[in-house]
This record gives sequence, C-alpha cells and structure tokens, in this order.
Amino acid sequence: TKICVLGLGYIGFPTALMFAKAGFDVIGVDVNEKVIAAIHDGRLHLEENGLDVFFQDVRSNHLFQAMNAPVNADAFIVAVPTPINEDHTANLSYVVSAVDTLLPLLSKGNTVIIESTIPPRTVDDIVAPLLQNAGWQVGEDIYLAHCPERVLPGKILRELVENNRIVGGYNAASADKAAALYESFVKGEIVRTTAVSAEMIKLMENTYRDVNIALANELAIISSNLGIDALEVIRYANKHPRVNLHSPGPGVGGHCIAVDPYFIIEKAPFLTPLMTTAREINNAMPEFVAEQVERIAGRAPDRTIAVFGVTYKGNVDDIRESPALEVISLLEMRGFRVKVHDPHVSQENAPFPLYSPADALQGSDCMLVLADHNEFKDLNEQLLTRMNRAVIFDTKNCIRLKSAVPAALYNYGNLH
Ligand code: SAJ
Repeated sequence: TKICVLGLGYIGFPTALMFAKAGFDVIGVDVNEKVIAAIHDGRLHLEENGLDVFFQDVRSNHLFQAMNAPVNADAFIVAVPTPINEDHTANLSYVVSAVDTLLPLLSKGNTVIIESTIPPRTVDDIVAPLLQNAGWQVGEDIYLAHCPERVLPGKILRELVENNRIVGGYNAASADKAAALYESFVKGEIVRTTAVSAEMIKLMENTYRDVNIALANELAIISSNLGIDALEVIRYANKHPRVNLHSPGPGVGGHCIAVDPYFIIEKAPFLTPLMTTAREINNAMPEFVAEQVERIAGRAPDRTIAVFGVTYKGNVDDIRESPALEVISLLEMRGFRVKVHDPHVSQENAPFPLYSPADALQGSDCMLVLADHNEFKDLNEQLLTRMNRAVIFDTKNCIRLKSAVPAALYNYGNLH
C-alpha cells in the first residue's frame, strides 16, 4: 500500500516516517524546496526529541521518499498548516490547495485523510464538496476522514504511537478505511466517530487547556494584587482529588492552543463568551509581564533586560506565536534594551541577535525567564555576578538558586 503525506512539518514528517516504518511505501510531499533538500541530504529541518535517530533508521531500512509534488497513492494524508487570519478566522488555503493538487491523482477506492486542525464542519462543508465537484461519490468511491493530530511537541514520536487516535469518518466506511491505516502503528485506542465530532474533539482539547491556563494566569494577577503566593495556592489546591489548576506563565504560545479556540469562536461568535475571555486573558499576559519587569528592574530608560528563552515553551525550537516575541517588543517600547539568549533557537531562525548566557547577563538589570528550557534549571549561578543587579524574574517557575551568589528571585509566588 502506498501513502502520500502532504506537508512535512512537525506532524506530517514524523507521521510519514511512522507509516514507512510500519511497512508502507511512503511519499512525503512539501512545497518548500529547502525541506526536500534537507531530507534528501539526511538532515533534519526541525527539532524534535528522538527524531534524528528515527529518521536515520527509516531512511536506511524502509521505503520513504520526499518529493515536491504528490503522486498516485492508495491513501493521501493532508498535514499542512491551518494558520489564523488577522481577523481570527481559520486560513484554510493550504488545506484546500493540498486537496486540489491531489484531485487529478485520485482513483476509485482511495482514502483521503485530513490531519490538519480545522474548524467544525470543514470536512462536510468544504472538503467533501471539493471531491464531489471532481465527480466522486464521497464515502463510496473515495473515502474521506478527519484524523486530527493530537501529539505534544517534544513527545511527538511517543505520543503518535501511544495516544488514542480519533478517526472521524465522512461515513462509517470511511472511518473503517482510515482506522485500518492507523492500526499499523497506533498502540492506543482507535476511536471511530463522525468527521464533525472529530473536528470538535480536537478543538475542545486545546480550548480546555487555554481556558484553564487563563484561569491560572488570572490567579497570578489577582495574587500579585492581594499579596498571595499563587504558586503555593496551585500546589495545595491540586492536592484536592478533583482539582487540576494549570500553571501561569508569560502567555500562551504555539500554533495550537493559542489558535484553536478561535476556530470554534469563528463558527459561534455569540455563544462563546468563556472561550473568548480566556483568549483575551492569555493574550494580555505579555503586557502584565512587561509591567512587572518595569516594577522589578526600575523605570530608568537605560536598563537592560536579559531574556532567557523565546520559544513558545521549554525544550522546543519553535518561536511561532511565542508570547516572548510580544514581551520583547513591549519591553523595547518601554525603552529597555533587550538581549536574548535561547539555546534551542538558531540565529538563522531568530529575528534578533542571540547572545551566550554570559554576554546576555553582562551588565543587565534583570534576567527574565520566558521558557523553561532544561538548561536554565542548571543555570551557572556564577554568571549572575556579571549582572548590573542580580535580579531574576522567572515567569515559568523553573529557576532554583542553589549557591551563595546573592540574587533576588521573583516568580508568581512572590510578585507582591
Ligand atoms: N502553558 C502554560 N501553562 C500550562 C501549560 C501550558 O502557560 O499550565 C503554555 C505553554 O508555555 C505554551 C502553551 O501553553 O506556551 C501551550 O503549551 P502545551 O504544552 O500545553 O501545548 P502545545 O501547544 O505544545 O500542544 C498542544 C497539546 N494539546 C493538549 O495537550 C490538549 C497537544 O497534545 C496537541 O497535539 C497540540 O497542542 C496541537 O497540535 O494541537
């Protein structure tokens, strides 16, 4: 059986490798020539735990090829991005153009699977009509399903295999066809449902996180006002058997949790006050962080802030939709000089100069931690002596000072 995977990003690439490893003949397709060139050279174009070893294994022992356009196959898996437009609606252009490019290749009995995150009703109202307009009886000639990816960046390879998999069929026959493919490597339960349920399940999972993170961020703000240790409140409230408060931070980043609630809101704008407010609270966190930095570092215009960590979360290389980018621009607007250090980001992917830890801290007035990379947990505390004033604001609660280097450490436990 031949599978063609369209989109070789964080999801499509590992998924394509999984199918190849499971014994399928896999063609991975990407429109970005750099991605294809890297794969041909055996280089990774993205960072993910264990991916390097896995890629080399698949390359040498299994059938996997990368190409810049799709070819005939038995199944097509669309894993292209669904970015968000300025007006907070889903940009489906990549999904639509991916489906358009495979229309001329389809033959009776093929399966088309959308893994990309899409607003509710997209399969029924947009994708199925594309196939029908090309003359196919969807669910009979061509099987169609939405099988949303739900893996956590940083644990993608493990979660692809171990997580439960939602298979949302256009009809029952489509769900069966798609499920049969995933059974080749998924060890979790494979749950068959409708396409529209699958769309909503995926979006609600991320919305659940967003709303809960907003609640934690609101707690952090209240606590800084009322003189409460928010981190202790969370720690002890979570000892209750039915409470799971999330962690406050500098805001919510990434292209999933900060985006997906809008795909629901877009479809029901007057019925989503809670989701909308959660988005607003999380979007306002960079402003809160900048205010606190100003309070902690002082208002003088010549102050330098050493920002540690600009990715959207710890131990990933992805700065897309990272709240750190907004924190930096807010700090610069307030007249601070900002020096950024991030061991996971390469200079070529960064829109600002990157510094070593020593150079970032040299002469700075505050070390601001915005991502909980493992490297920061083992910070060389001697470096703090290079600072103008050894003051740390750790929005991720990951720094524990161990040595006798005198430094003031602020986090959401003691902002008051
Ligand atoms: N964050 C907090 N506080 C928390 C947890 C997270 O501020 O308590 C922040 C993080 O720092 C980050 C953002 O939220 O900026 C999201 O991080 P995350 O680790 O919660 O999630 P993602 O975006 O990396 O991946 C999510 C996952 N969804 C769920 O856990 C429900 C993943 O399983 C999905 O596959 C992925 O979105 C996706 O692609 O949709």
